Amino acid sequence: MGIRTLAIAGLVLLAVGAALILVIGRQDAGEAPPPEPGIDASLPLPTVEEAAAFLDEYNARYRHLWTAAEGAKWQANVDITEANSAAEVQAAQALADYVGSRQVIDRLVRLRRIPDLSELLRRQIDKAWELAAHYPGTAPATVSKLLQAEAAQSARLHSFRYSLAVPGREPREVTTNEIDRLLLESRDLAERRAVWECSKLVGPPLKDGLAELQTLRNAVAEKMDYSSFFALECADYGLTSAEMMMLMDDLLAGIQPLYEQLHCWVRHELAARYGEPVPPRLIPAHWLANRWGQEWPGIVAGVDLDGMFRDVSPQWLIEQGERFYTSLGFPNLPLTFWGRSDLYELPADANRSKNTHASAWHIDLDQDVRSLMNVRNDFQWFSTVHHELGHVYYYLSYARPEVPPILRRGANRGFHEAVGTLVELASNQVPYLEEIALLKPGEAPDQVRWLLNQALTGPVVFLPFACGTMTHWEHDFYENDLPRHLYNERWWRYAAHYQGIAPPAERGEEWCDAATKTHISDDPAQYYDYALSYVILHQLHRYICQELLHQDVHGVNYYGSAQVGIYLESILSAGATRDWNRLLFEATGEPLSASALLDYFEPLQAWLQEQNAGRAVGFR
Ligand code: X8Z
Ligand code: ZN
Repeated sequence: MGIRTLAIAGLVLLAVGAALILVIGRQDAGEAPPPEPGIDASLPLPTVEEAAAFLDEYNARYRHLWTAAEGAKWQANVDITEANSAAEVQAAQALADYVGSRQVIDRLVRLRRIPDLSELLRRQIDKAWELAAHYPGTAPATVSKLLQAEAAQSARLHSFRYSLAVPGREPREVTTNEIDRLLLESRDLAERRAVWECSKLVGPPLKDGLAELQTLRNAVAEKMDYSSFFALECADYGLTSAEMMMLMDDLLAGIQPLYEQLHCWVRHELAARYGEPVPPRLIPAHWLANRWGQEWPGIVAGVDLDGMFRDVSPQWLIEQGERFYTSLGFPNLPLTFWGRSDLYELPADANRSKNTHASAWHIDLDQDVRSLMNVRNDFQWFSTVHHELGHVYYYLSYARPEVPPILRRGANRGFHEAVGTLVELASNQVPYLEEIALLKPGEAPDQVRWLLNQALTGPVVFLPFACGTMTHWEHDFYENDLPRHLYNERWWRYAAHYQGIAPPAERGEEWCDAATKTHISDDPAQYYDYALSYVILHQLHRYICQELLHQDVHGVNYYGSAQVGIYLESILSAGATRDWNRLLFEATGEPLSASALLDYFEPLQAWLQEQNAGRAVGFR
């Protein structure tokens, strides 16, 4: 029996706002499941005491090995060298050897048959099982190859040097921060195209490695009876691949009417900006200020968000992020956070290279929390800082004796992504920005423009990328073994269909544009986490505004509210000890539902319709 059959219960289709799917966790207690193939059913069932004793030992060893592996991985991400990469593989192998060992798997198989386990014990066994499924000791050679392939791919990606060749200028090396800045600011389409194409140069060197990862990841997952690696990752939610895809498609359908209006408006705005004819359907990808078109900042006139940060330092951004959390009653960041994190851009003459994508780390599953960033004093980094600190405060909240190390994780991965983005949403509210004097009174643009900018830099633009292009591509890649001669074709087919964007020129299979997105290699088959995080955080936001603060969802100030802090802490401190469906229901009074998100942006629909009167809306 695969974990899927154990984790999944019934599906209930709910008509709450946009119809989303709620999965009710099955109460497994009370009945012993049928014996696994290969298990001697005549053996007596283990006792609850035996389960508890095993898990005590398991948690201690898991934590010890995790700490070594995460520490080595951190080192390999902040200083990319062959030696660090080799040490990373070695430590990851030691962790895999234990959590996926035959002894652990055999033990878990037996323990899972105990009928009357407490929720806490059962959840630990289920998580340990999922973890074993990532590194099954029944396929040691495959696991070993996978760990090596993953480290090698990360090193290739993060040590890549981007060479920018603008027509008529000397080629020069640029950082990813510079790429992003040029895409935000340049008004010269030839330069924009060169920058955009430069950002895709990293794809081809990653293509072979990606094909290898596809084979190895699927081999590992299939060994443990999952249909694919994609299905294995969906297990964190207790969903099958098909159920996850239904959830994604429901979300897409909910956002589509607003997205089409927004897309049409942007098509016209940008054509006017660049002095080009309005594209009949798809927006050229190099017109947008993000390498993947996953958010579209810098379009709304009169909203100079970067201007707010001109006079502050990058360090101030992080300190202000911390102040936001401490104002709610969360503790100061441990001093080691400041000492051990790697928060700023490297100087051009640095003698090391590092991963440039922001991340947060829980090195010892206790107080050793760190972040890897490249903070600059601009709006984008202000948001990212809040996002990363959300992970860090989640880590700190559940690092307590009541939460066993194996359950020191989010209620699901989407919850983990939701916390910081919720605080990001709160930090983008005008009353707060005025309170901390980033906005002077009277400086805030009108509400519609502010909301419009939030739609462009938040979920309305992001969901077609996350639920559409990324998740559908990764689904096909793992679940349907997408062949390598279709990688790029499929990527751009989905980008056109879901996002309504097109590359500046034909992109053949000599490119590998999906691989330019770090998550494709580093955080595989889980980009839907971010999509779900927006759904969850809007549910939390609406609850906080309506039930706790009694303020408008569009103009609220969380800053200094102990009540909001207590509310969030009650969710965060549970870690993964509770079923996420129930936790969400108890925290918000409703099941998973996109209605809060859609309601938040609803005021834009009429405004956009008015702006788009007489225009052809829709891009399919
Ligand atoms: O990767 C991230 C975070 C780290 S967990 C910076 N995000 C996604 C991305 O950059 O693609 C946050 C939003 C989406
Ligand atoms: Zn994150």
